[in-house]
Amino acid sequence: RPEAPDPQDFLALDATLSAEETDIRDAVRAFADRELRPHIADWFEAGTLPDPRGLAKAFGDLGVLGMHLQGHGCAGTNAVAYGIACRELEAVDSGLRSFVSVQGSLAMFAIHRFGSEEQKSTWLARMAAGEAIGCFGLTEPDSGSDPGSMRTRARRDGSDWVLDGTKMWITNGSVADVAVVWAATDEGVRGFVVPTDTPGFTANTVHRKLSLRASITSELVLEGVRLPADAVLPHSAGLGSPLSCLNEARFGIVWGAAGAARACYAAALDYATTREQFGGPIAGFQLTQRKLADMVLDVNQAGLTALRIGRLKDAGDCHRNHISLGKFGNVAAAQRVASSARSVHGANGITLEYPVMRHMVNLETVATYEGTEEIHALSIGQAVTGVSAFR
Ligand code: TGC
Ligand code: FAD
Repeated sequence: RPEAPDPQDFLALDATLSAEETDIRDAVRAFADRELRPHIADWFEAGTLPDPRGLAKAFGDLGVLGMHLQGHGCAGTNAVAYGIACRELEAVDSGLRSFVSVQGSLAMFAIHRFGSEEQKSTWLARMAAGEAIGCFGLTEPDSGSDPGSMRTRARRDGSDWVLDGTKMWITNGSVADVAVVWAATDEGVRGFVVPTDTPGFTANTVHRKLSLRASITSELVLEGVRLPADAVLPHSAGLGSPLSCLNEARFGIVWGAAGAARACYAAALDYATTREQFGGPIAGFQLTQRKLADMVLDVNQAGLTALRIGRLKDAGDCHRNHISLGKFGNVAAAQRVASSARSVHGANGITLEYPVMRHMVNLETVATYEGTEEIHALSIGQAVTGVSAFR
């Protein structure tokens, strides 16, 4: 006789993982329980990560920075294992998954894919170990969903490059050792490896955020930043180069959102079975059960979507529109679950004593960065109709 479903893994998706994937899940989950979950409410309340260098080192020791990349001190796991790590980290907080996404999927991936051997050997092993922090500067104050309109410019001066412009909303910008900066050149958009101690480079932290508070977000100002000829990522060519890095980070979000949804559902289930009103646990009310049933459905559908996209990626069959569909659907599912879980918690749900509202407000950022909900809807619309509605 089949066993009754486990409320925490209703479709038994984790039973389909390989031994290595299961080991990685257990290691990241144990790390999260030990090193992250006890502190996250305080970090969120403080509106920062108090020790980003210590955190980077701890993530490096865990082996999750650039873990799906090959060589240069990177673990070289498959995509599903990387997704599982993102899921377990975002079950704690989206800001922590962001830290790992920006380092591994954006900054390191850009150098790994488009960099010279010298750039790779200078940065990748140190970044994998968490000894150097990277950031990824694509968005600008007036250029978000439409990165092709960027104003940051790199011009040649003799054999040097000189960069001028402003990047905005850059995760880890003010603690980074190296910034991968995308700039318009006479040859189209190209990427530049910018050590953050280069004269003319400054980073200013964004304050008063109401979302992703356990994460450092910055403005990057580049004023006559002079770089040697070999600072350009030699294999970057056009807007497609930064956009292909986004596919990697968006893949992590497909999994991470499933983790945030799972955490909110688990908190709601726990609360509903212990909180009593009208002489019994609120879990006994039909309206609460409907909320929990909707949550189980969203959590498991998000998990299935992530796993399918991960398997496609490992088979080399994952198109960027698969990832758009996953980001679009899983973030919306996580938002529904977080909001409903918050309501199950009543007044307690608005505090940092419970994770639900923290996840709920974090997911506003997750729905915005790496392509807004509308941008992914339009990508899917274009994929199915063949007609672009972007402009
Ligand atoms: P479009 O003309 O469609 O494309 C220009 C060239 O790029 C190619 N391309 C892609 N290549 C790889 N992956 C993708 N996802 C790609 N999307 C497009 C395309 O084939 C074309 O190549 P070619 O050779 O023909 O020139 O460009 P468009 O200007 O119309 O824009 C398309 C659009 C809107 C989909 C794109 O610009 C977009 O994705 N906008 C959203 C911007 C965005 O997501 N920004 C994220 C910034 S980084 C961030 O948020 C980090 S958050 C921290 C964290 O992850 O935790
Ligand atoms: P806009 O592009 O101005 O969009 C505003 C609204 O208009 C949105 O609802 C959007 O969907 C809608 N819209 C725009 N165009 C269309 C259209 N054609 N059709 C219909 N609706 C449309 N960027 C980086 O480069 N690196 C980072 O590390 C990074 N980290 C971030 C961290 C945080 C906390 C946040 C909040 C953002 C971060 N970003 C980062 C920036 C992020 O990628 C952008 O905010 C995002 O791409 C949206 O751009 P925008 O905010 O300028 O919004």
